[in-house]
Amino acid sequence: MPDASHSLPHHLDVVIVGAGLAGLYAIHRLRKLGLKVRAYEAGSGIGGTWFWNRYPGARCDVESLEYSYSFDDALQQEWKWPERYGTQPEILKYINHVADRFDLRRDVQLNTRIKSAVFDTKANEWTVKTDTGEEIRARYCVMAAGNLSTPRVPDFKGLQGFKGKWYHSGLWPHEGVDFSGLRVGVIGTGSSGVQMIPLIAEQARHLTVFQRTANFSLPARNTPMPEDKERTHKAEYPARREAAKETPFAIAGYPKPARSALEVAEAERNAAYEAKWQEGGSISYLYAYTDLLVNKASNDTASEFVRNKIRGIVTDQKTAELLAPKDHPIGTKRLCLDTNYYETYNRPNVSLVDVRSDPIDTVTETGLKLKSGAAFELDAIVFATGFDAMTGALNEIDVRTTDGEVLREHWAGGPLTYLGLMVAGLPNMFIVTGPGSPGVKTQMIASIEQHVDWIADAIDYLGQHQLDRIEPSPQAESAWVDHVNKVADSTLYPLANSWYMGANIPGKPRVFMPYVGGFDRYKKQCDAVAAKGYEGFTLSRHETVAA
Ligand code: N01
Repeated sequence: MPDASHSLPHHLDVVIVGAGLAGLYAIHRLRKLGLKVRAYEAGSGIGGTWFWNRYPGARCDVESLEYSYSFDDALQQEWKWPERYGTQPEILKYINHVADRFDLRRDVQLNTRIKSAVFDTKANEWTVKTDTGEEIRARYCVMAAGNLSTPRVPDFKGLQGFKGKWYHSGLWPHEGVDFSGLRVGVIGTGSSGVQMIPLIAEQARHLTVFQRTANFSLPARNTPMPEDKERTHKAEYPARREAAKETPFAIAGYPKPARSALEVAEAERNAAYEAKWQEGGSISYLYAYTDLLVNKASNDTASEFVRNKIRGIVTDQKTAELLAPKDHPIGTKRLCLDTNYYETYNRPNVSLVDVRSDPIDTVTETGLKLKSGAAFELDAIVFATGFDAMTGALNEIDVRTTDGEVLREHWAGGPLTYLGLMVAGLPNMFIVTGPGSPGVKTQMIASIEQHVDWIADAIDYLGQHQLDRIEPSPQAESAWVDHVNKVADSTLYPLANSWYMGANIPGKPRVFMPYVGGFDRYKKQCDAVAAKGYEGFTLSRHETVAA
């Protein structure tokens, strides 16, 4: 139940949905404008993704010195990241530290899920309703509900009758799970599966991995944080953060490639890939040449290098071939980072089952049965089956206006936004890193800060000009969607059946959702729009009805 002492006030300037990294920064940034704000969070704690995803091995795939807020230099200087890549507990600790340091909790209401958000076009305000029946009114609504926050368990027959325990990576029990001595099945080999499989294998009596699509994974090469690296990075922090804004992934420090993979002799190319493989990390690898994400022939060289690595690591060649991805170019699905993922398949207690050729049909009382009738006895099933990405969280909320505009209908054929920030017909509602934004293709916290700063500046601009309504024109929205699609079509991304495309959800429209033109290019466009008095948006003043 929500804490009653926290349930007031019901009249706000800005209502924020979600108290993850985006919602928390929005509180901080908007409060500085003197606005009355409050974030409503479904979880019993703050942190969003890092609150929910507590599965074994959960860790960020962006280096910890990068994956952190930049808005306060003292914060980034003080915080000590113990490892090259932050673990889930460490990142959650950091988020809680930030909340305390900037006194954010007093404007967060936990255990509260937003069910509906209705914009009253006459009163010029949003009314947001919670699952506990509260009503909150606010001039502006900021959706900071996350891109990967709607966990998805496939609709297998029989799951309710399963006598063992089952889990989803994104809804992991806080007390942890002890798999010792158990026969465990993991379904899914995306980033979550790839991270948890090596650790579950160490505990379980037997681990069976059910793989539908092989995914590329590179070694993370995690290490304790080298002191000299931390010292140098911190000394250069402000400059590095500025430099990051001029890069496509919002991460500085990777030399910009100068040549196509096809301009280089095979031996030299393979030596370059080998160096990147040894260095660890995904950006470095995809940045080896200029055209790995736009030219299939170039990409083939990078893909084949990793396939050969898999063949070299996994001793059983039938298993190695199953693990070697062949249906998509490397990097067009989120590239996984792992510690001992492929090596795990050499353990005697691990087996791999191809559920592409023989799909899972039923969950039985004691395990799983495939279409062919092959059966697996399991004590526990782990669903690492992903999320209704990018649109799931917003579509779960009944978002509409009193004039009859309905978000779910507007997005029925796939999400439409202007700059990924706003939706035509839904005034005063902002989205942080939504579809049409580059967020998920970048260092997410950099994108969150950039989006929230843009939103705060827009709200401030309205106030300064005695205006109180902003919404994109349908023309601007459709031009942006065309641009997002054109950019995507000039790359190899649409060749993969990824969650970027909505391909993991049966019946979801196949539309490429993120903007892959790069953070640098995106930010310039957002800045230019603002500099031109919010070009593409209609700004107006409304006579509001006193509540
Ligand atoms: O989810 P996914 P995830 N039968 O959608 C399979 C971020 N993240 O939770 O590919 C059998 O990638 C599905 O198969 P297919 C990151 O952005 C980051 O792993 O659809 N299998 C796939 O293998 C990431 O991309 C970090 O054929 C089924 C898997 O389940 C995103 O979150 C860590 C199935 C789902 O993979 C999502 O990652 C974790 C079925 N019916 C997550 N349905 C880091 O920072 C689905 N699958 C490191």
